[in-house]
Amino acid sequence: VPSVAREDLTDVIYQKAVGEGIAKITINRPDKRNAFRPRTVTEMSLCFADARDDPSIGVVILTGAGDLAFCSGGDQSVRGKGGYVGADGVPRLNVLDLQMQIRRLPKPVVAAVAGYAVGGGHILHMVCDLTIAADNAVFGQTGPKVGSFDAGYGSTHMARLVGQKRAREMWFLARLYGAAEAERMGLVNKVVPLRELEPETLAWCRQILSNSPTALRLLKSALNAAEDGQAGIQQLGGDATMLFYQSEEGNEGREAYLSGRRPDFSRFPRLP
Ligand code: 2NE
Repeated sequence: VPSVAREDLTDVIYQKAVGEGIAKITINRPDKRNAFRPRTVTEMSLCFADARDDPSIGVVILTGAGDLAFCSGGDQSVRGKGGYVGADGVPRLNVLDLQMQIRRLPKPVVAAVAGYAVGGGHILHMVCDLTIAADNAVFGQTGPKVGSFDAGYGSTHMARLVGQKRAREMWFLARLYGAAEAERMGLVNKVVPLRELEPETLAWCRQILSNSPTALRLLKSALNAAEDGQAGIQQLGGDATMLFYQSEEGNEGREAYLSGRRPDFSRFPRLP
């Protein structure tokens, strides 16, 4: 995918609250109800990568510009045969990679939803760890109406969130659901008046930030591992390796190798 530099962002606004530990990614195509084109997704991906790598960031907010929409999914005006077409003329479904990136990000991601979260935009909020919704939020899958679907997380993760019957209802009927109903269905953590969306989201982020980042990281990995098969275990396993590399026992092996001696693991307890 053609790369974009941070200073060249056009479709996304990226902000970091200095000293707060919070990064905010805002999809900024309000005239299109924040529909994404390939470039929008590339830009979001760049911002998520920065938030992941920045050790001062502990939580990421994903939201949409304006009050009318979080995101209305793939931009149908650039949909071609085989995917959504950007400046390079190549059809892509790069939002699927973005879903994986959000899922794998070892820091909590909070969706702040005002207005429509529909189609691929609904899936983006579902793959975030938490969702805070304004009372004007509207949720649903529109794909079957426009000849599209997401048979990945968009279907299977949804079923984990709302149950099989409701997931089939959401996809087969392509209805839209208000914020209160979405909360009852388990799609949303909390609904607040529109004017309280930002302060409420920040309050949740600050409470998250007061907790152990490593505990949160391992919890996210474990919750993913229960759903994501080998790929989920790989994430949880990677976190275990990261912790082991920080231990004396792990470092004894490396130091012994580098100094050409036999490792001595005898001082490390075999805990029950
Ligand atoms: C979102 C919704 C319900 C909003 O309705 P409303 O009445 O508030 O606004 P309106 O007038 O429909 O939209 C305002 C402008 O935004 C554009 C519209 O065409 C309109 O443009 P103008 O007439 O002002 O020029 N717009 C909105 N959504 C757009 C979109 N997704 N693509 C391109 N232009 C869009 C209503 O707008 C709506 O239903 N939108 C379509 C939702 C949709 O079907 N999304 C695609 C689902 S498929 C998908 O996302 C997907 C997937 O299934 C699998 C992989 C990847 C992506």
